[in-house]
Amino acid sequence: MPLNTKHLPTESGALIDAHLLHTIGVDPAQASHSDLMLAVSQMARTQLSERWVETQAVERQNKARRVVYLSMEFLMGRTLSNALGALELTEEAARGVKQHAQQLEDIADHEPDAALGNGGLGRLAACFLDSMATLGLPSWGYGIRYEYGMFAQHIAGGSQQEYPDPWLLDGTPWEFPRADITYPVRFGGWVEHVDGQAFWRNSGEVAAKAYDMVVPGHGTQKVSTLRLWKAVAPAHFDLGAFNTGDYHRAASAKNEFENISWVLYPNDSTPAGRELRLKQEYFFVAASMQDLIKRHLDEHPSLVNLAEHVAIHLNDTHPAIGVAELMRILCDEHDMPWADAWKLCCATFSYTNHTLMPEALETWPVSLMQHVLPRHLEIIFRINKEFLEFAAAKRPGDDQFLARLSLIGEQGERRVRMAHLSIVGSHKVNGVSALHSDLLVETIFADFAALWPERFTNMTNGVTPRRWLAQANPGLAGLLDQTLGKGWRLDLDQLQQLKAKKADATFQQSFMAVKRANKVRLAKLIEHTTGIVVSPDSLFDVQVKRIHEYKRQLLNVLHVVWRYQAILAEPHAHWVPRTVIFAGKAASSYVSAKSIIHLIHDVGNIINRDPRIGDKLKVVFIPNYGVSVAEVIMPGADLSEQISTAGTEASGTGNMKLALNGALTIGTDDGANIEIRQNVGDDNIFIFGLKTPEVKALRHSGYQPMRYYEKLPALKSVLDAIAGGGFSPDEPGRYRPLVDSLLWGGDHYMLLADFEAYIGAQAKVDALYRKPAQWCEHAIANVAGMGVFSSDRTIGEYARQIWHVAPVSRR
Ligand code: 26Q
Repeated sequence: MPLNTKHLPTESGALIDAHLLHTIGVDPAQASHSDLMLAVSQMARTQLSERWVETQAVERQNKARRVVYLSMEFLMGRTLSNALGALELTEEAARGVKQHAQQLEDIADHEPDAALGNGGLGRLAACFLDSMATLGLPSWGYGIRYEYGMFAQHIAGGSQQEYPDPWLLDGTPWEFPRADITYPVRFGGWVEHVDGQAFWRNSGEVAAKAYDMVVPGHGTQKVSTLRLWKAVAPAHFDLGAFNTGDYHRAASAKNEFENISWVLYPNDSTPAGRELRLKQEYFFVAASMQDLIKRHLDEHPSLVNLAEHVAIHLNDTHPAIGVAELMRILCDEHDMPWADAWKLCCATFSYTNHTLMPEALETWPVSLMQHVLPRHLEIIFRINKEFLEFAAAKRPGDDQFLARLSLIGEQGERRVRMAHLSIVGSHKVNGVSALHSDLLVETIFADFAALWPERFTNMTNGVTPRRWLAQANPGLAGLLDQTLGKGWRLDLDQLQQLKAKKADATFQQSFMAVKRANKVRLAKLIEHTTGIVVSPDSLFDVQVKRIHEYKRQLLNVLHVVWRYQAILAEPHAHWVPRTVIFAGKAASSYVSAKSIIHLIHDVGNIINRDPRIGDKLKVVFIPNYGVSVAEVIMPGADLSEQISTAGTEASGTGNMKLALNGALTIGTDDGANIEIRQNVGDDNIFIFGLKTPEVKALRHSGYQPMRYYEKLPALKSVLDAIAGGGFSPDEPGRYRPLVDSLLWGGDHYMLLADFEAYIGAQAKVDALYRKPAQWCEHAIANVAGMGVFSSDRTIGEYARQIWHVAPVSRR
């Protein structure tokens, strides 16, 4: 063991001081919170580096089969607490920090979030990296080192405003720049064919520089890697000489190269068809492919056995151009015959779909692809030609079938369908919950499933219990440790044993004390960020996720207004005090989502100030939802709102984090809610509303939202109040468009059809909350049933059924 860590268990204080003095360059006696955060991080980083080097050496020696996880997004959040947890140094570091009269939590709060993602898909990638490292799978995450991550959300006058997120401004202790790892990435130009050989004469080029982030495994020495690419001017491009004397032009030329990795596209579920986005996709895929091919050729004489040694996973279609890129490398650069290359390609790739909504499926205009990636377009055309020949032989004469399958959409402007490219180029395609995977093969991918039924499978999502229980909820983690031992962190099924404890009065008391303390912590966050004081004795009713019409935050608001009116009508009834908590970001161009945020604030402003209401009802919106905010919200929730229109939410993962932390779910029969219900039991969840086939049937039979408005006086009164300016007296017409979209615009997500059932389910919630011991029993049953939603289970399934990778052991 190296010298610098030998005395750590007893001397982290000294190590922290040494880092303050030598690494950070400050007097330990004068250290600020940020200085301490950096010094503790350096202490952890030192140890992780050693494990990292060792892990890489073992994997090289073993010529291990590796997983390469390609994702445009990784929502990592903060690293310090997770790193300390993995090193089992949390208590030791806390003692060291105490010598500076500080609390570790306050120090850790000074690390900015690495918010290199939009939402569920990006956070799933981060949970997966944690599980891959923990399970000891040889694994690499690849993505983009965005200079600016997800925008910071501020609220001004009730409206969302977006600010840049310069998370790298002060540098980060968690990245390792790899100065020697740089690859060229080419763009544009044309293709020449000479003697059957294709030559891509590109017109542009950038360099991709590697920056590594550590991904520590838990309960193992293994440290995995997230390699992020930054775009810079190519090595041969001499900016100085480029335009001597015209400093401005030289600097703007530099920006042209670097803008590729400048900023994350802050869109969720609606793709932005912009050239820069296509360049980002190809940029990181091309760099990652060169890197994995170099690694392969360092260990093997040729690429013929590539598929035996690497499994490449596409996190949605965003990296799908990788299929064409691998074909280009094999055929154009390594002279492999097309048919061999294609076999290899299909054996190497696998693809996860995260959405059913047709508008969210990525397509690129053929003209744009021709302009940016001319050789790839040719390759896609050839893949398509051979694929359609194969399909035509299965159903001779069925041109409609072929048109639906084609990689090229021919309606209107011709477009490349990236999902089709991903399916054709992969050996496995999965959805992210049982329902979603079933719907994929029944709806948008039905034609492909007819050709290749065995290609389609399900991998229900999961979340890492290290971050979402051990780290976010130290109170509950401590109680679990006392009750079950510490093994649940790596074997979440052990939570099952809590079932035996759910009616135990002593255990219930401890469990409720933990929940209460977490609610106090959440109430402080609410007061700090909104100025609103809420009572931890009220029921904390939580809906936190991206703001999107299909997720139906507006249905939640309808219930809030219903409740407000009902309290006013019956002030002396026995109302269960509630705090309705919202958080989430709207895409900056998504007008109705932004209007919903404004409405939540306007409704809160009226209700929270109404002296007739008091603590019976409060409405708050916590700004700037992200991983670190979520780590405070999840443990403090009593009720988890998962109320998307059935058939629209692919899985959800917030639903898992909330239930794992002891919240009861009120939700529709959608996504992973269905499997949560199966695992926690029907009695421990509030499921309401139309089911997927009913949604479909109602749509087909001619849904008339106005019928519900006319039939339900309470609903009418709620909608009239909102539309009539009852919550926006300064601008009475502000919410007319929102209400009109329900009454006259077809109410696409069927809020009005589910309203009555939702109000009924909320009444059941109240009834149970009035009996604290029973509520507590149900909450414990939820925690007990959530073991299966560990991302370790999910990754274990991917590893065995899709990737065929296994942990390596040291030689
Ligand atoms: C695509 C092209 C251009 C710009 C943006 C995009 C883009 C970016 C992000 C499209 C979609 C996304 C994100 C999708 C997403 O987060 N989906 C969620 O994935 C979770 C993990 O599987 C599921 O739990 C959620 O149900 C699903 O909504």
